[in-house]
Amino acid sequence: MNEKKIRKEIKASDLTTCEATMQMLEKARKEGIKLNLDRAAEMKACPIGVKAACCKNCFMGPCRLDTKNPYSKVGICGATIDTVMARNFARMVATGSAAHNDHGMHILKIFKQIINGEIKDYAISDNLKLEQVAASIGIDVQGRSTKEIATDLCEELEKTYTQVEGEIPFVKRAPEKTVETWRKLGIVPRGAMREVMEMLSRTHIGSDQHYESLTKQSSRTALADGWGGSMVATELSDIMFGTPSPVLADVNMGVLKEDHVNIIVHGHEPSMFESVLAAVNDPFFIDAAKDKGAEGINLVGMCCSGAEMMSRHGIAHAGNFSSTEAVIVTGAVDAMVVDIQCIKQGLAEVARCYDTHLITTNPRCHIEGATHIEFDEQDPKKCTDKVLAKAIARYSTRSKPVEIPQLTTTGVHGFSHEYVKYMLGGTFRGGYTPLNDNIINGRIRGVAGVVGCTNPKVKQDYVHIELVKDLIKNDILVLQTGCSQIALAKAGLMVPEAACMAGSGLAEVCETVGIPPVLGLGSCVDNTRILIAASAMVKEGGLGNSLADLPVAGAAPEWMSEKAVAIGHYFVASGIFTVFGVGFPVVDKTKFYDLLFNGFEKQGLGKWGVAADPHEIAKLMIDHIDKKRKQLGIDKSRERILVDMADRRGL
Ligand code: BF8
Repeated sequence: MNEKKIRKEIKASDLTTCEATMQMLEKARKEGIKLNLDRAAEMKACPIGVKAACCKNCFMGPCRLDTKNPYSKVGICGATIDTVMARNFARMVATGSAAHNDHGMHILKIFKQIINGEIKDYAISDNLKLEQVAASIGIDVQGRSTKEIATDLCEELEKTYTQVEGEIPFVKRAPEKTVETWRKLGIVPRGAMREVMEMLSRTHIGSDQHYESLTKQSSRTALADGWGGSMVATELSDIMFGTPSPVLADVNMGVLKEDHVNIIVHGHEPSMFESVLAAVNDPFFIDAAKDKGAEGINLVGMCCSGAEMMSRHGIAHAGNFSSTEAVIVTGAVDAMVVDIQCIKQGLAEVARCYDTHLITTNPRCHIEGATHIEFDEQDPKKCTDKVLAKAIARYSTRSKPVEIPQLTTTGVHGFSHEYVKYMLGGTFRGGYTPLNDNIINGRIRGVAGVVGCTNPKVKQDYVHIELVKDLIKNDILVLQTGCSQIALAKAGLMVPEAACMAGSGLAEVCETVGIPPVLGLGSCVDNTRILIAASAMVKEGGLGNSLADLPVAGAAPEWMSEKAVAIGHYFVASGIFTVFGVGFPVVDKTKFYDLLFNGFEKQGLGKWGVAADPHEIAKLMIDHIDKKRKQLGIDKSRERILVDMADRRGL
């Protein structure tokens, strides 16, 4: 099929439910620019690769096994379909875990440099959280100075990455029974460097060739992410840059301002965003922008660094992963500053077409065609001064017409674990008792984490939104992070008024507490807030002894990244039923499939699920939650309620 025909046949509205992205996609088509959504429509995925049945771990192959008849063939080395799939899965987990751990290790380095005085632009801003985190892993905090506690915490958390033997520090925060299961199965993580290295070593040709053994190491490597690198990143980011509490923020491309210098920060590093935020508030640059005829400087976020800044400071957010190219088509973006992860190379070409400065800042992420201005936390202005100068200069020489979709939605964001605890019980009696009580009495049926990416294989945002609507209608409180949170924010579900879409029990709780039925927790690394919240629910009592006992479930309905696989697997290994939309890189009716989708649960862990349709995903999650309620003896017979037209109109 030629390109013109594809463009004619596929309507923009079939590729995205985000109207702003749709509008920009149509504009780009008219102007002859190809965006990610169109590239995806033209790309036919390899039918063997999509099922992870292709092995290219050595150069005897690549060996392509038979997805229809999986045991009919083995690789040249003799590797079976289960070995091939388990190795491919393992490498995805290892890469995702490495990405989060590398990010977390960098955050730890910043923390260390603040303590020893090498970094002056940031400080420890949340002493209470510092003490709480330190105390949670057994560090004495009584009567000690901030520096003493921080130094001990830093030293202890280094083990998260470098420790060769022994359990990583944050394992202490998981419920005892969960840790007992991990110990029995031999999957308590050592340092992440050790786990990721061993994972890659085991997947080399002729090494580990048993799918169960490989997957055991996948579990350990994933847990080294969730209870390791990601958790360190979240906790130390809060300690340094502030623990989020509810804040109003606008989302969608309408947050761009035609008469302002627009700077977008996109990526995952909070330090870079914090420094750009300081720079845009510098009177020197505000005056410089005004000298060039602008009303001011407008900073907005995208993807996960955007989600973090929205949660911490109420900074506006322009959109999620599938919208990062489309936003440049507005012609209004004077500079897009990026750091690491989920930065599409395609941005460079779109930025070139619209005279936008695409600026890479991290030594780990260079892009051909982008301008690289390295960001150094010890001297952030060296980078941010240049970024601001470029953006202001571009404003004054804008050569392309500006067209900004006038769409924004306001929502409440910034629900950290600490705030949830406070909002449920107040300052003196903060705790999870009210949540557990409402789960036990059935007003709240259960809790779901709906997280992760957007993937152009499916209509952008659609699966997230439909799934979450189904869940809240069935009295399930939804926790969100990452690009999923942005999808729901655009759909208007992050406000207390959205309780009208919830079932009567959940609506009553939301109205009493004054919260939305969908709580945004931040970026992808902040999924660890869900682990901590779930652990608090167990420790509060009444809902079982381990994370696997809870009436909770997770989903990444439009996932695409290896980080999503690592996250999904740390939830599964922690005891949580986790459903992926889009599809799953595994061949049905194989031993490896059975291990992922059934076997883990029998070992006392969670399990994987997969379904493409949002209502089917909701059904799987609700059925699981009901099963757990029954096992806990708190079940009442209740029907699954479907969202109907009246509900949609109500929203
Ligand atoms: O870490 S949700 S597309 S931006 S991988 Fe990426 Fe997926 Fe978005 Fe953040 Ni997470």
